[in-house]
Amino acid sequence: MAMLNFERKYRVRGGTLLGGDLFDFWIGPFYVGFFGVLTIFFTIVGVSLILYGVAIGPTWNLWRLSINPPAAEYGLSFAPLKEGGLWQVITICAVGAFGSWALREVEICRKLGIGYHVPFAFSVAIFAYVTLVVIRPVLMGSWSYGFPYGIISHLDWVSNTGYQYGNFHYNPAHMIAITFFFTTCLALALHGGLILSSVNPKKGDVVKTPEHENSYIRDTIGYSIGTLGIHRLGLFLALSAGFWSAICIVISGPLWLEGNPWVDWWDWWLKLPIWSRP
Ligand code: UQ2
Repeated sequence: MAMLNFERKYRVRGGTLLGGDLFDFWIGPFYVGFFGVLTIFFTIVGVSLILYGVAIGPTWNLWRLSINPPAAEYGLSFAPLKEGGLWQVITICAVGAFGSWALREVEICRKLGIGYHVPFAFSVAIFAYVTLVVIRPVLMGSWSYGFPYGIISHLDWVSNTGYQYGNFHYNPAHMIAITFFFTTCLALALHGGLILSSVNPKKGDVVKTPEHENSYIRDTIGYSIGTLGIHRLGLFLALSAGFWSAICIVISGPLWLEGNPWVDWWDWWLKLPIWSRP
């Protein structure tokens, strides 16, 4: 792939966190770095183990295949490979690959002298995953609480877990998370629509500027958050969605026990003094 002309200017030496100059090079368009090597390593090992697990498993059906966590009896110890040990090693590879990818992003930010917003945002997604497969299982005292790596199997896990731990539809953290997911969609739809509208004027007209974007929004709803503001809002909404998802799952079990309906939690509302005072 040809190097874009601006890449020559921005492909600068240094900024590495580990490895010094040793891995400070590009392969085609891709920066490598120590963490690029580590990402590739964890990915190859992890994917190979997934393929091995599927090969010794009961099916190659894409929808049904699954790599399952160990049974509850193994607690927080290492299980034999064929009894959940594969899931454990694959989880280590996944966390290693995601973490290395985030650190590679940090190195690229340092090279370019830009902020760490992208790796920070990615870290929140990693945090949500780690909460599911490490933090909550450790708090519950068993790796069996991790979710299975399979298409239908993880859907079943989500459904079962949601109802086992009090019905997530009544879980306030779940409500907040979902609200952030939906609001993220609303904000990106508004933003994407607005940008495309101003760069696609009718044939023969020049592309419109952010002033037009501001005016359109002010004419419609009376307030414009601005071109920088919409990106700050978008980042906040998306990170909040991931953050509250992690809160939702980590309190379900460690704090809010199995079989305890979340709907009871809302009794605080009925017990407010305004209407509950005798
Ligand atoms: C905006 C603006 C943009 C935008 C969008 C808005 C010129 C190009 C989408 C409008 C967004 C607002 C007012 C926030 C809405 C609030 C929520 C919670 C969805 O003003 O500036 O820049 O893309």
